[in-house]
Amino acid sequence: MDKKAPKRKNKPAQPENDKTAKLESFVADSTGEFLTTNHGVRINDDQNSLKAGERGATLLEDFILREKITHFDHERIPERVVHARGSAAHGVFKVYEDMSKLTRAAFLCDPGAETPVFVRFSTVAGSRGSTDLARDVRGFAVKFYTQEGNFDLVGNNMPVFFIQDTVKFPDLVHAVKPEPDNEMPQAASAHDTFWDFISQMPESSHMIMWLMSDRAIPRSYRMMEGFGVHTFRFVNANGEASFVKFHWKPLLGVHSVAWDEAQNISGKDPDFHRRDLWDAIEAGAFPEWELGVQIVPEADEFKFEFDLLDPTKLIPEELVPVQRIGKMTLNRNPDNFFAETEQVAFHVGHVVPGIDFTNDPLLQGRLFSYTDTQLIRLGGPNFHEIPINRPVIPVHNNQRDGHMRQTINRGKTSYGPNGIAANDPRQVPAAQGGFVSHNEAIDARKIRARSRSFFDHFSQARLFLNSQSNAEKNHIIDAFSFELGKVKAIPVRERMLAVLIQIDKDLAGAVAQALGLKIPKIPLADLNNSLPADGKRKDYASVNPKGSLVKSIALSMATTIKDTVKSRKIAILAADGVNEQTLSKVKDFLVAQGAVVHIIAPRLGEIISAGGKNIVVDESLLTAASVLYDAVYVPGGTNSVNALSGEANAIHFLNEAFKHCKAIAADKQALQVLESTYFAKKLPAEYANGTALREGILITEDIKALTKTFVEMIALHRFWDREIQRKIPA
Ligand code: HDD
Repeated sequence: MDKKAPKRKNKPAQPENDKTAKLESFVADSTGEFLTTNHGVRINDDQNSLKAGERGATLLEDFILREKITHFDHERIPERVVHARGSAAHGVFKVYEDMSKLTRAAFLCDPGAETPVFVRFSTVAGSRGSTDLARDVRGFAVKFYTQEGNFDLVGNNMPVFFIQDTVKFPDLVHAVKPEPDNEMPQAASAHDTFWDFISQMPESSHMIMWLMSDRAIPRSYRMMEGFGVHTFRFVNANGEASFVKFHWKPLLGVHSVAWDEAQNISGKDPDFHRRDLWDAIEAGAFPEWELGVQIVPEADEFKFEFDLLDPTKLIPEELVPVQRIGKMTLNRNPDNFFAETEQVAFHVGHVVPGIDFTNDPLLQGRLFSYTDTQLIRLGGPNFHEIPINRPVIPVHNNQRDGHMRQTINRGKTSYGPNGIAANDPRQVPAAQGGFVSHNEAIDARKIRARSRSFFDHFSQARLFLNSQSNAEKNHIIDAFSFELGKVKAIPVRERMLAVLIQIDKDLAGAVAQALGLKIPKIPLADLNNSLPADGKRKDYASVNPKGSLVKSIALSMATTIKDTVKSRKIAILAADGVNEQTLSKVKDFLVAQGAVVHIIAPRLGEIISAGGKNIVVDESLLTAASVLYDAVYVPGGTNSVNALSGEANAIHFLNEAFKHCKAIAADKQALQVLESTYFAKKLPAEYANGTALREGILITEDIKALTKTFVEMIALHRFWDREIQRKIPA
């Protein structure tokens, strides 16, 4: 290869950072190059194996064939046991202000520092090839390549977890994964083993409310919150500690899709979230999140109605506000999915000086699991040498050898203390950045037990429910009814109803009604079946206190950011004869606001406008689907309107957009198309006069409204009231 040639010859310019620059030395780009074997021998014929005569057997001597096939045979590695399906991106993080009063972590103390990050989003239960839109928790794992080593914030898009102790994690995962006899269902919690487990595990009640909420079906990875879940510690240079909960707040707001839509997307585009993230970054619409922290002074550890060490509890933002301390921007797609997204190895135990752990029993167990899993997944102890996992600063220690060792360690010594090499590599004083664990005082007996402070299993589940809008509550009822409806074992359904009634009578009643069951009376003390063998039932009984906080605004998505249409996808339905002026005005306005606009027509290629202009079509009614867009606009033009009125797929497009509560706009001339929909009869008589922002439907000749008001409608995301006001058919 020409030594002077840049390695990435075809790469569009995307921002570089310290980490991506370091990855450059591992990048290979074959543009304009000769084909070679793995050992550098130029290959003359890669299309025919070496044979004994034209029609003869293949020769063992064919080293080119053997190398190619052998490598192919070994291409796969085990997928992650959980979070197998994911997508990732590079980016940068910058802190807003010096946080040194709280933490000595250098990347949080220097507002001038730009820290490279690699972020992987994932679903939990499905396999690598499963759909993005499964009802599931989403992983939100961030690797910060700091100047003091890698810090991994391995969180989720929900702030709590199913279980309080790691020892139950394999049980939880076995229960939610496809059932072991028939490997069904893929990427779904709607089956017997999951709910059998959950119904005996009341500590999962809070998490289950999140999982049955719309948080489990995000519109985009870019529109999700992220949470570190556990309470961690910040430690400053004086060794003073405080408790900290980490949050990621998306600048586009937190948005979801409808459940029916999610199921449809799973068929139309199972890569919906992956594509969305990739496309947004390629288009320069870089996703951004602010890093938030909730700080609790050590002295306040016991001030709360819940235990800070209990991972099934959040700290309501009303009690401890979230301070936004920095911003993360994802601005570069990976070059290679396997090398980067698949081989990245996160570990909740990768911390830097200034960040430390607490005794949360779930966190403590995770500290063991993550390195262990990489050993089997990535094949040995040198996975930290895989380019994406390397820190941006040099690594020096006495660890040696092992499978696939890359580093060539020079010198005679690989032990310490040593005299031969003057004790290098040296231990580092704290003042020079040596990691010192927080010196927490401990005086305890060894015991397998849980603290009584962990046994309130319902009050925050209720807090979450109470904090939801009516539409969100209805979606939760529907989600329970769907999931439990898929459970075959009636006793499992019944037990879950007995759990739900501990959270909320109306919720339990509505789900019982949908299941056609009565709610059994199971005493609170008998609900928890996770008992030790010599069962001290009393010690393990759930309690159900009222909880002094009734509502927490931050828990609802109804109150999220709704003033931007950046990167939202808008469909314009058009055919030959479309009114080119209005189409262009609306399109240009939307694009200027940062939206992505696609013209969808009965066929691909070009359509001819009423004024004889050629308009390029982005998708046909066959290749596009309403569920892949956030809003739809139908311009006028007699022939276009006539054609679309007779197009079943165009009418279906609009019907679905209506059903999924999306913004719909049309030129008055295009009313005829809307009249062919099932919701035509239900259009408010006064639709043209200012109901748009309430109803989400705008039909007008007023071009100003078609631009400005339409944009405001799209920013509102969904008009969920439609579900309540009108019956929407499937
Ligand atoms: Fe975990 C992966 C998040 C509890 C064991 N976990 C994994 C990933 C995320 C989380 C985002 C994917 C990382 C990536 O993209 O590569 N896990 C969580 C959160 C938890 C949690 C937020 C609770 C607060 N996890 C948890 C427990 C255990 C594990 C209690 C086991 C003791 N998690 C793993 C694992 C995985 C993993 C088996 C699978 C693949 C991997 O680590 O690299 O070790």
